[in-house]
Amino acid sequence: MQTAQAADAVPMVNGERLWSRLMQMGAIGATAHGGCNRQALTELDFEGRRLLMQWARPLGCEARVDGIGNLFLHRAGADERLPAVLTGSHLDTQPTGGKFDGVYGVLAGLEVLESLHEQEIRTAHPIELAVWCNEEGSRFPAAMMGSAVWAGRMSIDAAYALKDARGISVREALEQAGVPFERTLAQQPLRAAFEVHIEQGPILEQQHKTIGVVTGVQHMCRNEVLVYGQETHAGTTPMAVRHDPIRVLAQVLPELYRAAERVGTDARMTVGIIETYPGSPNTVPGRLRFTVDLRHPQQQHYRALREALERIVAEALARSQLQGSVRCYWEAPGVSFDERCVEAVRSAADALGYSYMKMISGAGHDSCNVAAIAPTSMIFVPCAGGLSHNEAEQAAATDLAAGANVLLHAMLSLAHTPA
Ligand code: HGY
Ligand code: MN
Ligand code: MN
Repeated sequence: MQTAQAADAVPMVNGERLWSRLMQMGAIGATAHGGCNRQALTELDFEGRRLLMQWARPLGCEARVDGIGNLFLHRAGADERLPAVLTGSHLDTQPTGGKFDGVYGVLAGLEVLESLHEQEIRTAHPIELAVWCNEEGSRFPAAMMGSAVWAGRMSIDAAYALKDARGISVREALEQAGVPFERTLAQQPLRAAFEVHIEQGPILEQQHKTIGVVTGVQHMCRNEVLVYGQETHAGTTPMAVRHDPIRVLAQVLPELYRAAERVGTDARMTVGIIETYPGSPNTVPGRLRFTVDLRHPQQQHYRALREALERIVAEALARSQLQGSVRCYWEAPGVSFDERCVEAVRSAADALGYSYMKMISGAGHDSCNVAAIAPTSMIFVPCAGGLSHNEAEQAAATDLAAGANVLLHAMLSLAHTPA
């Protein structure tokens, strides 16, 4: 077995194998319009993990699953006393997700393990691949859940208690899958961590760049707005005497869009869920629930968006003389990635001859949590039209291979010499 320095040829990943595996993984939970619905801790999610293990088994890695369902594959280094260099992402998808969001980062990480194995390269530091549990937070309502618990940013009890729309808790779903209960998670020592991901936005494609050298992630939060009215008959109740929560929604929505416009083009405001109770076409709703996802790269503008939401809802409730509330139920503060890791990505892209640009991430990623524990950075590749969280999500095989090669070399630059 050679050390990384001794390997003459520049180690590269196998782009065809990566593409083929992305398509095979995409078949698990395939939707009618070419996307993927493989939500966290469903049987499909576990089927995807089994397929990953089938590919990984011949590589001689040690596999373990922690108490919140994170899966780790460990490739021994020449010196097992050294902290590992980790990569990873997620296999769970949105309900109308694509084949690449998250999955690409996991399978590119598998390419790193397999390329080192095939090219008989033994790094000084161990190499780890992580499959983080419930990154999307669509089935269980906390995004980047598994990495947040691993990083100590979310209590395992709070994560265990999260329930899906059918009332099944994370703990019950893990129990059903035979994942043992753990009070606290053992955090393996890490020297550095990298994650490769499709950009999920239009910038790289517009700028004709192959690689995004990601320097950080914007501030983001999810809010739940509740408005209480009174159920009454749709036909007999005059408009003037109703206690109709939709009147509040009708005032709040245009105000929210105006507030986002006032903050500027970097503001992100998304109303993703709107529910009424009892949800009957001929009953004035007694209760309205909607979610508001807010994001901005600059803290003062992010705070302005949050304050605007509170003010706009309070004013609309007062005008309608109805009761209600705004609750921030999930937040991920903005992150600046480690300069040495960012430079490792930049110099790998440069050495490999790929066009690149520095950028921040609009989407949240598990690396936001990993960065709280270890020096971290990310690598982006373009996706068609910047489309993601959409069944039509697409990326070019050549770009995906390029991102995986940058991942391989960025990891090698920190893994082959003992720290
Ligand atoms: O919402 C996000 O940014 C990520 O896809 N979980
Ligand atoms: Mn993702
Ligand atoms: Mn996503």
